[in-house]
Amino acid sequence: MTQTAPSSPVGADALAVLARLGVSLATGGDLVASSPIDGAEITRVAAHTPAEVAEAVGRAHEAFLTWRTVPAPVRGAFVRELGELLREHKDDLGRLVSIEAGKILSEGLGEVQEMIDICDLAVGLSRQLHGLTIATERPGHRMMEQWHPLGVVGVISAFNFPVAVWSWNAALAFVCGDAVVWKPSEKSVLTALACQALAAEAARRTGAPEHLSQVVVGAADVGEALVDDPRVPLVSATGSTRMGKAVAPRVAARLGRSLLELGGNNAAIVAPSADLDLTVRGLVFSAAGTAGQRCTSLRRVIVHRSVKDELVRRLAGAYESLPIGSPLEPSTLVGPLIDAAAGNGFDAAVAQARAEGGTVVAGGSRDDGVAGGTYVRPTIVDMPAQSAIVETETFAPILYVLTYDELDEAIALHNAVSQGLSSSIFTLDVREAETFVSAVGSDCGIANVNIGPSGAEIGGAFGGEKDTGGGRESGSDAWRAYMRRTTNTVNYSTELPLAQGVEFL
Ligand code: UN1
Repeated sequence: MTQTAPSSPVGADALAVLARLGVSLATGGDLVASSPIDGAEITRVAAHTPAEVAEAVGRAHEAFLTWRTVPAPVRGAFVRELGELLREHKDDLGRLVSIEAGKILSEGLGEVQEMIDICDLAVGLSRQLHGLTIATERPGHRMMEQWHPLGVVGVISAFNFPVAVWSWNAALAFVCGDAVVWKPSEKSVLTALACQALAAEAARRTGAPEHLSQVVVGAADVGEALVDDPRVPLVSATGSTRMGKAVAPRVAARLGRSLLELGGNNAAIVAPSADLDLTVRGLVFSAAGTAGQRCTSLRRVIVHRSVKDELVRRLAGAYESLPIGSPLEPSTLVGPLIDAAAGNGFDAAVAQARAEGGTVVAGGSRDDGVAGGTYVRPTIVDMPAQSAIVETETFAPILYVLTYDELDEAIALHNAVSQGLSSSIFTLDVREAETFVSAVGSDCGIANVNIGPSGAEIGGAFGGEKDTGGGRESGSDAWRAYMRRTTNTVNYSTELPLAQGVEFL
């Protein structure tokens, strides 16, 4: 069917990219897909009903029953093909990410690179899904563990990393022998359909089951149907702490597992010895990059009193020179916020920060950007204390400055928020650096030295503590969450010795 002509050049650009990515769109539907660049509608997509979600889970479960019998290294061939397709279509998919999420092209491409990287990791992993052999107390016995495929994994993702978060989950789930049903954010449906088209093509090329990867789109009722379905043993949800607190009890009520990657309120401690040139670059990327819309974005800088004025002066100078505008322009470094509501959230946070005694030292207001979009100036607010607004994650480029005198005090301030995702310290003092990454230092899942809190690579486990939800995705041994463990004791003797020396029969 023919599409209605989109109302803006950005929309036309998106439709051309979608066609090249092999996405066929039907006309009409109740979900409006638009770009934050100019706010204009690109197309409409039909939302799924809860009944259709149940059907999708049923098909995925059937696919799982076959897929779990395929040797893991052969499953890896499917993920390798997906990675090849992503390499081939990197420019188009990266551009679509920029159009739909509003991040600059370099970051859109970087997000697709992150998908390629996790596919590579998963392919290698497909030959390394290992358990332990454990010493047994019984003669003529062997005790071992195996990791088996789990089932259908439900993935719920947010608008800000519209494709990478799916791939961290999906690439691992696929090599682990699972099927995936994905509910993307309503604000990033088109990139999800593009990923689905590539996954379907990879399945066709490698003979993987047709329904191994599925996408369901819609509002909360679609997510709830996925969360409540007993055929979904694992729900991996990325988004706000509020969303996670709604999802986790529902999954727990049916004794399912959830893997949560929720809000962050990430900080950097800047010590007297910090290399300020490097620190300023690290802080600006983490705080203003992606227009402050990463879960890892830097939101608080806790700076030693002796270097505070110098740091704030340099940061404010860097902020004033950040080009704001369409993320498709190569010179732009700060694109739009996702929608008008996010702009209101920015205004309200700046007003509250002022009311709590803050002084705006850079930004603080809207920017004209592109007509129809919501653009704000990256903002720095010097705060007298870690007041309520500083404890709140506002998904916008606002950086709060707090001052400290002793490292203990800085670490205490650092850890005194409810979130626990990512963190960093800028120091050339090895005692300070090691203290920060030690058991008495940062309480976050990620703690860095001399780099900002955002921009993690996929080889490490990604996620955080406290209100961030406790889940770990991506590298290290995060794959174990997508499998079930069995402990097997095998008796190859002619005797039947019982454990703990129990005598019976
Ligand atoms: C997110 O914002 O949900 O570490 C994920 C980073 C990226 C991932 C962010 N690799 O900033």
